[in-house]
Amino acid sequence: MYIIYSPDHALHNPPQEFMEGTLSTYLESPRRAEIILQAVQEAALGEIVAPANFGLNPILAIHHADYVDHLRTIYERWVALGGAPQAALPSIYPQRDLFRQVPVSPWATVGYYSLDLSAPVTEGTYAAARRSAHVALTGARYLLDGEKLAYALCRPPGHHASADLMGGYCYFNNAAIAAQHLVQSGPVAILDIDVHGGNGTQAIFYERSDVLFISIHGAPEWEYPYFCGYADERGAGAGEGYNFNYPLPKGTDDEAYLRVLDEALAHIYRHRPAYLVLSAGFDTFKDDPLGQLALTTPGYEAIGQRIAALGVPTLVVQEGGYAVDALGQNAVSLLRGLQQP
Ligand code: SP5
Ligand code: ZN
Repeated sequence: MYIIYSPDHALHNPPQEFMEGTLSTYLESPRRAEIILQAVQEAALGEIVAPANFGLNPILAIHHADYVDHLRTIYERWVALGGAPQAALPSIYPQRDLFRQVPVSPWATVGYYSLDLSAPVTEGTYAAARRSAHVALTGARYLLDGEKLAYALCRPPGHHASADLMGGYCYFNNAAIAAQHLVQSGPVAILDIDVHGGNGTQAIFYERSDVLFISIHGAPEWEYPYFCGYADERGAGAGEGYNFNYPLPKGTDDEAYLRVLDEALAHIYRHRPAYLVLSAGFDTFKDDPLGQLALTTPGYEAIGQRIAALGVPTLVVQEGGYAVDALGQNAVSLLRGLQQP
């Protein structure tokens, strides 16, 4: 298995986030990726390789040009206006249905392109996000070259980002960008096992039938992103019947999770995808500071085994997971399961 990693993720290191009314340390830290890298190295799971440069075109195949431009230029423009040098962060959310023209001032565009307050743009955010997308694309290329399994150790994560919105620690939707690259060679399924519903990926493929999107997550009645991820969201237009959500109750354990996973996998099997993109978050872990499910480290190996049994070439794209001390072992456990024949 190839493991794709770039140290450039560390260029993105926001000092803090604003959550549930308080300013706290930014949970989506560089340490996350470093801990995973160390664990997969120690477990000798495969060769660690650097990402190739795919330029902007595969990113522009998913994200709007004005959004990419915003992310590329906003930090500099923000600082020039007198914004705090730590990060560009919204102080107003221009409601998109209240005006006819996209705002011009950076004070407003920061909010216009943001879903929430968890996607600060620092000096290195654009470079790190762009590299993260290339990490995923490099993994996709390995599948196109005939590999059966690749792990894109992406950071920042991507599944909350839609065509023109950042949020939930996400800027470019790495899994969607990789899926778009793969779909030129056959139908693709994306399975999202992060504890948070993949609102960005869902939105991107909601009206398409060539990319099936399935997400298993904490139910939106109580879990972020709250506005999306209900079981009755089934896709629209040509995409009707190609979007599936499996919302879970608080406290779901390995056994209950695996039952739902089996249902989701049966669905994927019926779709006969040529490639599977697995948006892998480990915030379903019992000790995760954000999630409220109860999965264990061996649980991830069982998840991996079941997914591997599909027999579909699989690209694992790293999403969330904030119980840093267990993160490395959880990733190793999932990958070991996926490696089993
Ligand atoms: C990629 C990813 O996992 N993004 C997650 C972003 C979640 N942001 C806000 C979550 C708020 C959930 N409530 C926390 C409860 C613990 N006090
Ligand atoms: Zn998450």
